[in-house]
Amino acid sequence: MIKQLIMGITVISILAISCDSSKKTTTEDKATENVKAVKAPSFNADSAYTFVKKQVDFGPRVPSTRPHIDAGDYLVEKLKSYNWKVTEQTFDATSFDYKPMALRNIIASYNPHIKTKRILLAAHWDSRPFADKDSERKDEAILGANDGASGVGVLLEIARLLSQSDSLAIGVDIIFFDGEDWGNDSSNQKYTPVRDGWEDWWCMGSQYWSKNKHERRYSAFYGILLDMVGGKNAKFFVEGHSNDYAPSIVDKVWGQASKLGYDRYFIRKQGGTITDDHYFVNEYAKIPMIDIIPMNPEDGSFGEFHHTHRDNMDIISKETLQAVGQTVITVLYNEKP
Ligand code: AHN
Ligand code: ZN
Repeated sequence: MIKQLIMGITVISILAISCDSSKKTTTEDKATENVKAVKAPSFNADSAYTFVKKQVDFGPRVPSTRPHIDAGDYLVEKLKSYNWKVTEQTFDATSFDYKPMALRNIIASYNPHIKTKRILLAAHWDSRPFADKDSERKDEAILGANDGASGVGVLLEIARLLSQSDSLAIGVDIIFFDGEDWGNDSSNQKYTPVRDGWEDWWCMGSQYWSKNKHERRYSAFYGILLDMVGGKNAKFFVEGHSNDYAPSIVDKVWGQASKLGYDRYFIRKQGGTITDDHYFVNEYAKIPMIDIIPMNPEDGSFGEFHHTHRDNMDIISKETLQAVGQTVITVLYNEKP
């Protein structure tokens, strides 16, 4: 009985396969075969936008505050609901201005059993505890819709899409780094460093993870960091460390963006060099990682929203989320096992 059932299923599968191959005669199929481009699932910018808003609705995600704890719990639950294997890494740190930071890196793995080829995607999920570039309410925490929540929103959407598909034969890890944005702004005298022997007040989560990976022998083929990837009319120039540590990944990502018609966002010209989470992943974890981060090549700024209260949902653009999300997921789907 079981044998017959298996035989039946085999016959049906063979029929299905031969049916499928007999369809591959249209010119469209031939064209896609020639460039060997794999079509990725469609990135849903409405869904990504909802994930960004959900984080912002908790309030500023400042370490050691209630909204931070609740937003972290939400991110863990969401990733688990997509059947990703979630590992949390909690640790304590002290900020440059002597505040205790209870930090939590959130690490999620897709196809955790695949050790041969893994790709690392990351964004920071905390938001800045002050608005030092604003002219008002400078000492109040910002919502960080773009600076923080946008990258996380794009990656949650990618996690959702991968959970609906089993066709990817590579491993993917998503890390939401904590404590990225409590660095001091040297342009503001009030926040000059007061502790000796420390310079890098930024990127505490990525510094910690890069020196204490969630699996002792963990490595990835390469990494892609998303930072402030939701702003209207964002322009992603090639960031300096990305070009130094991982030029082939820059080519891959900017090349894919161009194929998808997103040259308006991904500008293949050198921009500024930024100390961001990818720097520590490159330097300490020795994983080549690029940063997709907007910049204004004229003045080297990230945009007028940056570290002000204007960094709220009003500046988030679904078009930008779409360009970044579709590019990254297409890169994943074109990766050979
Ligand atoms: C500095 O400005 C030193 N680093 C930028 C990293 C950053 C801040 N990303 C988001 N907010
Ligand atoms: Zn910031």
